[in-house]
Amino acid sequence: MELIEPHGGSLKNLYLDGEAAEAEKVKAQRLRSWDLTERQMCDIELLLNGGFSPLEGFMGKADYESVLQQMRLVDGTLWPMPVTLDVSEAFAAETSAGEEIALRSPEGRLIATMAVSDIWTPDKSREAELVFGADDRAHPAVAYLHHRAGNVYLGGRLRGVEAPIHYDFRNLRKTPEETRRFFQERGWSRVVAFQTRNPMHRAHVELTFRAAKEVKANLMIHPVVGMTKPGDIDHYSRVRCYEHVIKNYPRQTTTLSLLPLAMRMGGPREAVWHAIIRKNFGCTHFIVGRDHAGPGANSQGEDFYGPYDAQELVRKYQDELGIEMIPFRMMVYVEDRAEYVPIDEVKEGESVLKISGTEFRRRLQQGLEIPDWFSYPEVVAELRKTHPPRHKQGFVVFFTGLSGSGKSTIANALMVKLLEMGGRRVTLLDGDLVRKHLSSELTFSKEHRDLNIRRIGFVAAEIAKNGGAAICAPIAPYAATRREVREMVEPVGGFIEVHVATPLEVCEQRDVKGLYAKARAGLIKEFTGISDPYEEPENPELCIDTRECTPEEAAQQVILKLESLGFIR
Ligand code: PPS
Repeated sequence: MELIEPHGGSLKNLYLDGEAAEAEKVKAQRLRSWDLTERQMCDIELLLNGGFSPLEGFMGKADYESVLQQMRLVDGTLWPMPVTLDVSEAFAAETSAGEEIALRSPEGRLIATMAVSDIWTPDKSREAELVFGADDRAHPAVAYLHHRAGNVYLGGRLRGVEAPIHYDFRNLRKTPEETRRFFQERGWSRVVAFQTRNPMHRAHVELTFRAAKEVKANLMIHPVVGMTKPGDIDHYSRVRCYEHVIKNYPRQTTTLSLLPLAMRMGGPREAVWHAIIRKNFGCTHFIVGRDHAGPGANSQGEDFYGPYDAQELVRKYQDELGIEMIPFRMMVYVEDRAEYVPIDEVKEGESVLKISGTEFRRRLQQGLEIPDWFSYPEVVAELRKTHPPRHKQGFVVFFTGLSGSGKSTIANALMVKLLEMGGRRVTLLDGDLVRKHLSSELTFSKEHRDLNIRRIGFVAAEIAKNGGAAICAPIAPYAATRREVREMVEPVGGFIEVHVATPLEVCEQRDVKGLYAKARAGLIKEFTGISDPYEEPENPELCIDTRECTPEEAAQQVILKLESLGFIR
C-alpha cells in the first residue's frame, strides 16, 4: 500500500489489511519459521510501518552491494545502511530462493511472511570496512556483525501480519502514519526532529529550543528506544526522564515520540539514515550535533569518526534528502551569562562550564552532586533511582584458582564478614555447592566446565542486579569464559575477579581431598593443573597468595578492595 502525504513523500506500509492478514496467518502455519532476533524485531517494525521507506523488505544481494559501495539502492535512491536478515547456516541450508518463510517474534507471534528472493554469504569484514570504515571489533556494530549476526543473509519482500507488541510506554509510540497525522491535525507544517539515545539535560533542551526557533518550526523529541550502544542507560529510565523534560517545553509546540530503531552507531552513514527515517515520520528538519551516533574510540584509542564528519556527510546529500539538517556545535554553559550557547559563540574571557558524559556517570556512580545548571532535579532523581551509587549496587566477587588453592575457605570467611557488616544479602556459589545443586549432571570436559561457569555467571548476575552480593568460588580455568561472566555482570553491578594464586605444588602438597594423588595415579581424568589446563587471569582486580596470609587476612584484602572500589563504605 502506498500512501501519499504532504511531507516526507510517499510512505510504504507493508501491513496486509484485516482479511488478507488472517489468510496469511493460515498460510503461515505450513511455512518454516525464523524467530527474529532483538535487532531484527526493531528492523522489521520500521520496515513494516514505513519508517524505512522506500524499502519493501529485507535487502536482496544487489541492493546490499549497492548500499555498501555507493550508499544507494540499485534504483539510485539514497540509502546508507544495509538492512538484511541474517540467519544461521543451518536455517539457510534448508531455505531455497522462491520459498516463503514465516518471521516470528521470540514469543512465536507471526509478524510477517517473506518471499525469499536472495540467499548469500556476506564477507563480514568487507561489510564492516565499507559501512563503518574499519573492520575493528571495538566498533559495536562490527562486534555485532562478527559475534552475533548469523553467517548467511536472506533478502525478500515482506507481507506484514501483526506489528511487534510493546507493553511499555504505549501512548508514546507513534508510527510514521501517526506522527504525520498528528502534525497535519495540528497544522504543524514545519517540524524539527531531535534524535537521542541519552537522557536529556539542560543543554539538550536549550539546543532543541534554539533549533526550533531558528527555523520557526515545531519540535519532535524522537529518542531511540530499540537498541543503542551497549552500556547506555536503559530506555525505561530514559523515557521517564524525557517525560519530566518535556514539561519544560510549551505543550502547543513540542511532542515526544519513541523510535524503535536498532542503532548501529555508524556515525556519518547513520546520520544520513536517521535523517531519512525522520523524513518518513513527516519531519521537515533534523538536528545533527557533535559526534552524531558516534561509536567512541577504536582499538587504537582514537575516535572512529571526526566530531563533525556526520554533519559533513548529511550536507553532501542535503539536496536529495528531502529533509533539512540543522547542524549544531556543542552547547556549553557560560557562567557569567547563566545560559547555554554553542561553543563557537563563546566570547573571549567568558568562563565556560561542562560536564562530560563520563564525568556525569562518575558522579552518578559515586552519589556526588550534579549541579542544577547541568540537569533538572527530577531527571537526576530518576537516574539515581535506577543507577544508585556503588555502595548501593550489587556485586560479584569471583574467586578463581586451582583445586585446593583455598578459594572456598576465603569465600566462606568473606561471606561471614559481609554478613557481619550487613547492608546486602549475600549468596555463596562455591564450586562444590554449585556442582551439587545446579550442575550435578555435568562432567569436567571443557564444554561442561564452560556451561557450569556460565550458569554461575547467570545466577550471580541476577543476584547483583537485585542489589545482592554473590561470592563465587569455582576453579573457572578458562579466561574466555571468565570474561563472558564479567560481561554478564558488569552492566548490572560490580565484578571483582580474585585470583587465588596458590602454586600447583602447594595445592598438591596440601591435597586436602586426596584428589591430586588420584589424578597423578590416573584415577581422575582431566584434572585441572595435572591433566587439564588452567589459564591464569591476566588482569584480576586482586591476586592472593595463600602462602603469605591466613584466610582471614585474605578475606580482609577483598573487603579493602571492595571499599576502594566504592562498593562498601
Ligand atoms: S570448574 O572447572 O570451574 O567447572 O570446576 P569446579 O566446578 O569449580 O570444580 C569443583 C570441584 O570438583 C572437584 N573435581 C575436579 N576439579 C578439577 N578437575 C577435575 N577433573 C575434577 N574432578 C573433581 C574439585 O574438588 C573441585 O573443587 P575445589 O573446591 O576447587 O577443590
